[in-house]
Amino acid sequence: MTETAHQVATAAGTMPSVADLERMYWVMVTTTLADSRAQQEAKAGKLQAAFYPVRGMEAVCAALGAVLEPRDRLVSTYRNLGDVVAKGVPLKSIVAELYGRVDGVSKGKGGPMHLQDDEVGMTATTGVVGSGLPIAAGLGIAAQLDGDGKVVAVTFGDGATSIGAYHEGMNMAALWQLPVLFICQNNRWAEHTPLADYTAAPEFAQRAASYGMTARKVDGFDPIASWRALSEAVQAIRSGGGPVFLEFETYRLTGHTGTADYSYVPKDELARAMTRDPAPNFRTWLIDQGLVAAERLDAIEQEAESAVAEAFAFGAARPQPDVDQLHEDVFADKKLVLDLL
Ligand SMILES: Cc1ncc(C[n+]2csc(CCOP(=O)(O)OP(=O)(O)O)c2C)c(N)n1
Ligand SMILES: [Mg+2]
Repeated sequence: MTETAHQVATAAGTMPSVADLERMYWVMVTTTLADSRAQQEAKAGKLQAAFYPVRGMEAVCAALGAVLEPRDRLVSTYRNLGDVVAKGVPLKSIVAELYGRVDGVSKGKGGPMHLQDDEVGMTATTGVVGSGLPIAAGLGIAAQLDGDGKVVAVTFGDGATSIGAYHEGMNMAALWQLPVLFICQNNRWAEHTPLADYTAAPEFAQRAASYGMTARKVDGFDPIASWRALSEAVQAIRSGGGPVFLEFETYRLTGHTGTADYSYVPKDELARAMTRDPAPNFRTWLIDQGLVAAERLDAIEQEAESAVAEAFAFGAARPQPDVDQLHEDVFADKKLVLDLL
């Protein structure tokens, strides 16, 4: 197979380049490992605040990281580990923030819900369900005014589709044809409530289309299907086509938080979802397709294991911020705010 600069073509459709496939695997393995380590640390009471596992969503995160350019902006939620790893936030800064230490992306004052790093376009993460959509619409207006072809992506859960801010963000983005990519990570749970118990209209893509934008449903356990849908969407948005909504069907493979009970999950449903665990399935597929050799994948796994171990050792060893830092970094321009008071 001859590889062009960015993509290789197959009979089934376009494919990521081999370099992108390898990076996607690295993102998936790193996220899976860091996630399980963070859960252990949460259970041991060592993190600054609650940790929200992302197990089950690794394929969507990895594909998103492969299609976005560094200048594109991403807005995520509290369940953000896969998104921030994929967008290129340094692992040590992520983990130091989980522990609430000075070398974290938010200088240890944000904790697991606040892993933003605008230098790599990881513009915001928020703990307020649904609040990312109007933030993304606002960033979309900025990108539209700049006219530089930047795309703004926003990830959110299935439960967020029942919140007012969701409607407001989607409506304005469609009305003003903003360059926003809406990514619904449907893991079929909103905290401890299953999807069927909180909405009579679970076809999120259908609902999104009614706002006046292109919308479709994608198998979120499949990294290639995810990559294809995301690539197409980003291309359409970048060329001025207005917002796109993609619903990724996945499943939450763990409890709501790193310490939460998950005994209420229907066992057969979880077992079925576990057979689709993204990273191991991608490994098998890459080998079966002859795209990446087993030895190369072993090396990527070892690299990810070392990076995760190193990041956790680093984070845990760093100091917490001083109390005199409490009022720093609260407002972009502190003087302006003080003058207004
Ligand atoms: C405005 C608001 N309401 C309620 C909560 C409490 N809460 C935290 S996570 C969550 C569930 C959200 O479910 P979903 O959007 O599917 O995201 P998931 O946690 O499954 O990724 C809720 C209700 C919150 N953080 N913000
Ligand atoms: Mg959910």
